Amino acid sequence: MRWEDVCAEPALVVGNDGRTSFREHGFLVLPELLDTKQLQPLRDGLAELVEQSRSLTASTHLLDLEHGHTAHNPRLRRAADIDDTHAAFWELCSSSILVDIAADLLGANVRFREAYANMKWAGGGASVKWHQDLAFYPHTNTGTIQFLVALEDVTDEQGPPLMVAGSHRDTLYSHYDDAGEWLGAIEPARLAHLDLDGAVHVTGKAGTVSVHHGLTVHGSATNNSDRSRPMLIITFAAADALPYTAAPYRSSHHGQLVRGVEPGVAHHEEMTLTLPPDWSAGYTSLFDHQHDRK
Ligand SMILES: O=C(O)CCC(=O)C(=O)O
Repeated sequence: MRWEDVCAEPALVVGNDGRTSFREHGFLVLPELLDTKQLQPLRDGLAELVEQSRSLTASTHLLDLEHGHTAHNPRLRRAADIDDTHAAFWELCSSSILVDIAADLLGANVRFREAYANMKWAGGGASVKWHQDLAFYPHTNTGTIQFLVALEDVTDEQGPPLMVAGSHRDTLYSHYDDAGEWLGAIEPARLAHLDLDGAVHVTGKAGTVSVHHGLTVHGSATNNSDRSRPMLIITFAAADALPYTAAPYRSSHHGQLVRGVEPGVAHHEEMTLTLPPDWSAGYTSLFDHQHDRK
């Protein structure tokens, strides 16, 4: 949907100022959007997944383990397709205020793509290198957004998300190295013209939610503090944005309409998109590509 058409409907949650800011900067931060009552079932659901991970000695497609993981000291790095694991997760993805915000930013017809959790454990939880989400799942237009939901307080010491304001108005950068190897990240040299040091640190109390555009360059540092930084990551697409390639993750809800109607059309924006590897042959995790293969 064109931005003018998105804006033809009233912005129910973020307001016109929120829309203008999102358009300008490529992300919004909503401090303490969720309260403790809403957060607790999500924390409980995640705790169950950490329990499950104790029995694993190697990563699976859905449960990605950090080096040093043991049954005694579980280091689940990412849990994928969480919407299939616990009703509270799917409720958040399908009928919460997040879907209202998605409609404010993407238009009336919204499709769910994926939901996962990054744990970023205390004492060295992995960084996330600079990347753009659309590199992993290019669409016919740039109408995808990703929510980051802080389940606990996030301070600067815990490796908060970092957003490069205005970077979504640039281009889709290659996430390959010069030899054609998929990095799952953008080589810093390609970003020399951006003010990476000036990236906005998304800190805040538990329940703080940020939402960013599919082209916004973002990442986060290693968590060297003594407090973990569990975060839910949830992605939606405008229903008229159709993916060109297989999805990295495909839960039972993948592609489901969560707001509005099937538009029956695909909207195209003119751009050249570097395609990711063929995920139908298998996807491990962003961390695996960014850290473990090097
Ligand atoms: O966990 C983070 O800090 C960033 C998450 C993210 O951008 C991702 O997993 O794609």
